[in-house]
Amino acid sequence: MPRSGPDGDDDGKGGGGGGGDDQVGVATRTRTKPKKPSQFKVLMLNDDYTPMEFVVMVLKVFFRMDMEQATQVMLHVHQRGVGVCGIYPYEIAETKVNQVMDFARQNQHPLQCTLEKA
Ligand code: TYC
Repeated sequence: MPRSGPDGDDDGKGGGGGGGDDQVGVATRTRTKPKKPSQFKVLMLNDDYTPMEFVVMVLKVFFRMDMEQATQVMLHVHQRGVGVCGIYPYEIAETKVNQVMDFARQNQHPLQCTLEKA
């Protein structure tokens, strides 16, 4: 390649974008308000058939609750129809729902679990 000047471009002035205020559209500031990943509630639904002990086990295994907390949440769902198992970023919440639904299905219980934006 032929070169015409010390900086390799043709004007001999020092290359584009080096010195002047002629640069356009180059964003240099960072966001002042970074977006938090949105959070999702994992909800458990009541039904007439899933045994209470099974629901308590699910809450302990998949939502890392102790016996007391798991029993409280299970009873809340049993009495009110729905309850929150936990709040997570979307992908984690979705994984929990799938794990719970698969585990319930494997054990032939109709337990239902869903997501809702927090
Ligand atoms: N209602 C069920 C029963 O009486 C118990 C139950 C509680 C089922 C919570 C589902 O999410 C649930 N055996």
